[in-house]
Amino acid sequence: MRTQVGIVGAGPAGLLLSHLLHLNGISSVVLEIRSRAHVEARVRAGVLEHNTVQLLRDTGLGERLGREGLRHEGVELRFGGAGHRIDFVELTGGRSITVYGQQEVVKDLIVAREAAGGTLLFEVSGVSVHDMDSDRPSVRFVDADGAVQKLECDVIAGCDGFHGVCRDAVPGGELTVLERVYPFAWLGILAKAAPSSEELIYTHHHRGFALHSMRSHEVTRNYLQVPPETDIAEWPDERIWSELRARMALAGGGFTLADGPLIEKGVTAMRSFVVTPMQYGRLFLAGDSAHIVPPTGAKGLNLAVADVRVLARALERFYATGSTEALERYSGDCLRRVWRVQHFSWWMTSMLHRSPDDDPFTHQLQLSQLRYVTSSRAGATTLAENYVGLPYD
Ligand code: RFL
Ligand code: PHB
Repeated sequence: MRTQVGIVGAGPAGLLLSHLLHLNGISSVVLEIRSRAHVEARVRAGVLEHNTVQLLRDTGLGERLGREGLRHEGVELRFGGAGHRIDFVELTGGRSITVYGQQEVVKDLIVAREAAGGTLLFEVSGVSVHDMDSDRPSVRFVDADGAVQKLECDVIAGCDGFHGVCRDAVPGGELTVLERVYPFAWLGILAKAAPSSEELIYTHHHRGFALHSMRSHEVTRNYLQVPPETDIAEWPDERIWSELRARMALAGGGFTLADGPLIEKGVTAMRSFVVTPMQYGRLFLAGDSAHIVPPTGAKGLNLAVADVRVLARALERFYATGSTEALERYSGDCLRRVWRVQHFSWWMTSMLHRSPDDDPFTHQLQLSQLRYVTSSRAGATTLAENYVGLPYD
């Protein structure tokens, strides 16, 4: 089997890359270990930056997003029992975010790739990457029918997420990992309940962080900060709702969190992780395979989109001119945004969570930061422009 670009992983990064390459006449094959049904059902991110929405629209993926996506013009920070709105549109000259589930983006991408005759191979196994330091790299795998296959290509895109095989295929000593693991996790639920607020609510509370989000006018997504070793069995539905209510309560009353049957629940560890450089020979890492951010800034999916935009452009240059110059710059070009987003995600996380070793001093620093961000125009603008996403270079 031969293609121009071999793409490992059919998450948002791999699928979008395949779509962008197709629009420029570059062929690719996407290999995915899971089934199509599994990747389409995986509940993850929900917030799309202004840039991400624009890019999806500009590349023909805006139809359902335009109909079903919820455009939000601001967000609430709740602390000390009171809510404070950050007005994105006003602070950023008209930019906003859109709530649209990651799995909806994935579904739209799969439909677009299939309509264009793209090759997506689901339920492959035994994926391994070879000869990345030559100009004829390859990917070996076993297809869904059990046949051993070799995909020969010019370039491999490692879009296989944090637990994939591409990053680990790079010879020892070539990559440096920089990371931070946080002493807490998020317990997330998806529930059949109408949102209790028009906009997302990020809550700082002495019992720990809580987030109220949504997917539609009928479905809410809520998160609670919990210890990293949390066993979900210890959190029956009623305990989750009562903890959410306790953390999100307003001092004077006046906030009622609507509940409903759970569709999904799970615990996610929190980490910050960057591998540098994001490339080795003809292997290019994009999205979660190269970096992880804690979800507090709602950035992981958006950063994956930004990476593949850079990679698709570099590949266009490569096929148009034969020059590898833009490809060689890939990692440097991506890492400037990666580190901005790492800082923002770490900052939001540190401002809003309760660490097990927090003392009253740290607590007061957090409250002071929250008061500053919600009362100073400069402070609020810093949050707003990072949250809606800084413009692409
Ligand atoms: P993905 O989505 O993990 O996709 C990788 C794909 O590769 C497949 N795979 C392999 N395929 C072939 N061979 C192998 N050996 C393979 N190993 C793995 C996997 O099955 C999968 O299909 O990575 P990608 O494409 O880089 O996308 C990244 C995003 O998924 C991730 O950053 C976001 O979901 C993070 N995130 C959020 N990001 C946002 O921008 N906004 C948010 O609001 C937001 N909220 C979140 C989040 C992530 C969360 N969790 C569960 C980690 C909330 C949560 C709770
Ligand atoms: C979500 O809706 O899943 C969501 C929203 C905001 C975040 C993280 C996750 O910061």
